[in-house]
Amino acid sequence: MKKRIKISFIPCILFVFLLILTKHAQADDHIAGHRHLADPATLVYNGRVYLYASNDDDNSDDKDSGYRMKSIVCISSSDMKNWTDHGVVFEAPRDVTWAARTWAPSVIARNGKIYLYFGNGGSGIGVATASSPIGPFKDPLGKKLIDNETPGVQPAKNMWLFDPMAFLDDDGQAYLYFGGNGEDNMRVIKLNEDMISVNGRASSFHVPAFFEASWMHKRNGKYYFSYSSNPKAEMRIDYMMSKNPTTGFVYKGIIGAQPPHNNNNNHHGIFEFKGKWYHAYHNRVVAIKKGIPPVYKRNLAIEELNYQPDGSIVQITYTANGVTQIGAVNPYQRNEAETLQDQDGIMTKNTADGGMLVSDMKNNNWIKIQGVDFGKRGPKRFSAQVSGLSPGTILEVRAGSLDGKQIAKLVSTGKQAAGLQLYTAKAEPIKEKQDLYLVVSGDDTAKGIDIDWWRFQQR
Ligand code: FUB
Repeated sequence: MKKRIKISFIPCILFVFLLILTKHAQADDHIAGHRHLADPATLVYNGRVYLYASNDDDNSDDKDSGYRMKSIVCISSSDMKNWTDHGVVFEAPRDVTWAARTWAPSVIARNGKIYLYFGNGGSGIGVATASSPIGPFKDPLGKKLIDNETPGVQPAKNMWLFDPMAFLDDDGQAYLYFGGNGEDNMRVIKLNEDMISVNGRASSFHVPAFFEASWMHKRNGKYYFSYSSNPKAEMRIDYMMSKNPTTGFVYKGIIGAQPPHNNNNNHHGIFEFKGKWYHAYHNRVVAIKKGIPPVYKRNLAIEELNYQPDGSIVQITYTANGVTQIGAVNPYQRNEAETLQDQDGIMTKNTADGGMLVSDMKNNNWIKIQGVDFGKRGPKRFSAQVSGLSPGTILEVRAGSLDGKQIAKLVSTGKQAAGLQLYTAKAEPIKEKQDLYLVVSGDDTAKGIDIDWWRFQQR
């Protein structure tokens, strides 16, 4: 005989709600969630992928802030899960006196240099150069690269002159795609080999429901032009394909619908990294969770991208945690604290030597490092370069979860000098691959602590 199980409706709803929250607490639908970032551009360089973003922390929390972004932030990863915060790498007018805004970058490497293109709002495109992907980027021209006088840009109806996309073809010819706000407002122009001057006239092809956010990538000899469709077409990411980088494009469909938790402008970057393809984009989930007006406070997110055998793109199903880690973190080398998968309550700031650290961690704040491989022997000691640890405040290292096994703890003797100091402590046995949490616990009134880096010593 079957027993009748009575399920109460309210606990059920609560359970589903908690499940959703838990899912979102470990998400690819917000990477570098301690910052508000948008409009990702991608660069794969020397075994890492770099994302460059409009810095929405330049916008205020006000619902009428407007897009005031005047700096570009860079983050990078070697494993697609733990992202390193490199901070602001380009800023107006500090690095570019003629511009007031630095929107929606595009970044490309050539001849040992890195080139960063950006929109001065919607009124022209500039270029900056650096010798390293993390900058500092400087303005080589002292003026716009593309403006309304650039041959072929005009005539255009209400064109937004922004959202550059630099693309280097296999034959060595580079192109810049740009424009917005109209099906005939996309432009493409050849870049010279110096990457800071253009060659000839801009041309155009018709892009159905074109709004903004041009992207170009090439795969198996086929060119993919992708873009954000207009509000009437729900600001999806759509794409067209051709055998030629500037002509012959045919509309192919949707790469990604309007992302959940976004409900506004959409912007993306597509890249291949260590044998897989990815789609970086922005949504507004972090601001929504914080309860602040989300329009001008976007955050980065990522999904894997798949292709059919005929080269068409499989439409993305958005997930909260859909990207798989590549490899593992080595705990026996110096690991920068600003390389993390998730966090609560942290900020990052520049150090005097040009590096970065995690700053102002208060009671219950934490960072998570995903997939740390302790191997078969495990560690014997844990060390970290920390400042601000006061008696009564502990920096705990936990494995598996926030309340998982405590494998080390750093405490203040009260005798440490001010500033960053090396702390070291015994580590409990732990083996194989684990997620690691660095958690501050102790006194609510204590001032925040900074962590520069951490490492274990092998047993
Ligand atoms: O971030 C400002 C603008 O919003 C970008 O230029 C557009 O692509 C849209 O994402």
